[in-house]
Amino acid sequence: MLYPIQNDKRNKLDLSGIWDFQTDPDEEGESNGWANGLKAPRPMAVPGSWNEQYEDLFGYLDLAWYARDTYVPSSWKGQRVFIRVGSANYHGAVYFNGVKIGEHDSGHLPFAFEVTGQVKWDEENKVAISVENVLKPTRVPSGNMPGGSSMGMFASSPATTFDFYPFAGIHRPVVLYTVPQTYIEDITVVTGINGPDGVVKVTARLNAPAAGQGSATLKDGATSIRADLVFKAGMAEATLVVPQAHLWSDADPHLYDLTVQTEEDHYSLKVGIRTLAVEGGHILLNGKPVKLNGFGRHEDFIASGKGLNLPLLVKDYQLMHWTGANSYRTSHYPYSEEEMQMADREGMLIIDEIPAVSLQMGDEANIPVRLNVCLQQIEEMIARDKNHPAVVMWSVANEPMPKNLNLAGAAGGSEDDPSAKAGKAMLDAMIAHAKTLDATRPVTIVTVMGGPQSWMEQCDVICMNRYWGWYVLGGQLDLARSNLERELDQVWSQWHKPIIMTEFGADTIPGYHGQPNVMWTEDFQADYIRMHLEVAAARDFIAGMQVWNFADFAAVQSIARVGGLNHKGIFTRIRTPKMAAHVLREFWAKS
Ligand code: BDP
Repeated sequence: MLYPIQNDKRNKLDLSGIWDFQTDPDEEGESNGWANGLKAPRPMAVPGSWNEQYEDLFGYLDLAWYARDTYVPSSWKGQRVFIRVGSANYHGAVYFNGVKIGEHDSGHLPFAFEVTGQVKWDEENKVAISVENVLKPTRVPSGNMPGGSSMGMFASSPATTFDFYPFAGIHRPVVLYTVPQTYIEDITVVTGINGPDGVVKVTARLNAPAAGQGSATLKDGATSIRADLVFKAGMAEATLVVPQAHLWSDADPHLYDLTVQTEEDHYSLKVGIRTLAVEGGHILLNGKPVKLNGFGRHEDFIASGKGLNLPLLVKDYQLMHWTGANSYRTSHYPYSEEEMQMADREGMLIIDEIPAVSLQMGDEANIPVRLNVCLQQIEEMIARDKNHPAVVMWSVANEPMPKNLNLAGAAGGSEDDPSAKAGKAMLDAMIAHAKTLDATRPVTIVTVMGGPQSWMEQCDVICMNRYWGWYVLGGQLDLARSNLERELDQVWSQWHKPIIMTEFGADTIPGYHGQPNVMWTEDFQADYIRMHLEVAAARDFIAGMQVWNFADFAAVQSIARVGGLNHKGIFTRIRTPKMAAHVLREFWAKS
């Protein structure tokens, strides 16, 4: 799943813009020929969620159609033409000149279909994409669970199992792109270090089991290193040794340009030379311990919803740098490819997560079908993101849920419950799958407070979401601190693996203050964050602290989500800092 690029062998036409749009609640579009044009369209931006572009679409998650016309340049004749959707949430079906050419399940991941045979030259071509985001127990993430929501007092509308608004639509660019007849279908880059030298192993795969000659060239300014690629049955491998390599790190994100060339095709991508390892309580980047300090985030903004928003991306990076953060998790789904490129360039250490948020292990009947979806999501995410130096860990689940949580004591819920056993089997299978696909990065699941500790067993790094002082012992920061310390020390002594606190946070209404500092005030959030960072600073095995959340974000409507927002942001939804931002700067920006 190489990112489409423009060069002299390949072409790319971005279809982003204002498309025609029409809801199809009765699912009549397919039989009524909507693939050839919508009957009563209104304008809709692509990329973008539809929910915040029109008031009447806010709660709409059922089927809807997007359509537009496009020329395909006749200079493309003789090449293979594909249509690619960066993300359609949740189910997308693509029609080209009235013909259904493919469909894809699961949002947040790209899919592409060949349309060479359907292209009309010298006239407009009709592109239509139908999308729906109906919440179902068989989907990942799930909704409309049998027996009601698992969200307890937070349950409301729409009936998600998760705490963010289920935005629907085409969230990332739709592009037409071309490749030569025999083309480079995949490239895998694995980097290593040997003394002062960098070692870059390049594996290339063609779309056909062809033989032939090619090359891999790594460039850095005026310096270039080249190796031959000899294709047999469509596969070739080369190892490039880079003397005195300029390594990639969060502090110095140096990138090389790699070009893979065959007789017919060539493809270029950025490469960062770096190694990753886990040793005792440390994550090692290029052999040295590194701490992952930053945030859990969301793709979320006014009007664009979960749609790619490039000015916002640049601004968010500026704000994260300002706090001194060097890391974040793509909670709770893979973010855009453009964002992963930004992370490479800006030196952000990314925990890359599939959309498996709140897997309900109590609903055992649906575990097998959901496991298959998760395995597909793991494959698609790793295929898409494996060459990004910024991606330092795979997360295959956020807060998988047993039937019951043991919130009072934390540090481990019941292991006897059937949902604990079924959950462990599912999670172990997911971790194992990720490890077979990529042996070079640690794999983790992000654990819920009060869940079974055995679920951590196969994780290379322990990731813990904990809400001492908020959901448990709310407002009692002294007691919260002692419980947090006890729990962290217990988990460390049990596993002897690095621990990252992947979530801790407090809802905070901007402008609320309190003396004494009570929950929901900016003062409380600042003290709460300070307490957590102090606890972490005293423990060498804490390999990272990621505050929940970078910014306030849209949630489902419930009595716990004032104004429809989760207010745990360090920044508001429009990116103004709350007091706690300055606490982060104090701890992180000084070094
Ligand atoms: C955690 C979830 C996250 C929520 C957060 C919260 O992982 O998605 O938004 O809690 O309650 O349980 O704010």
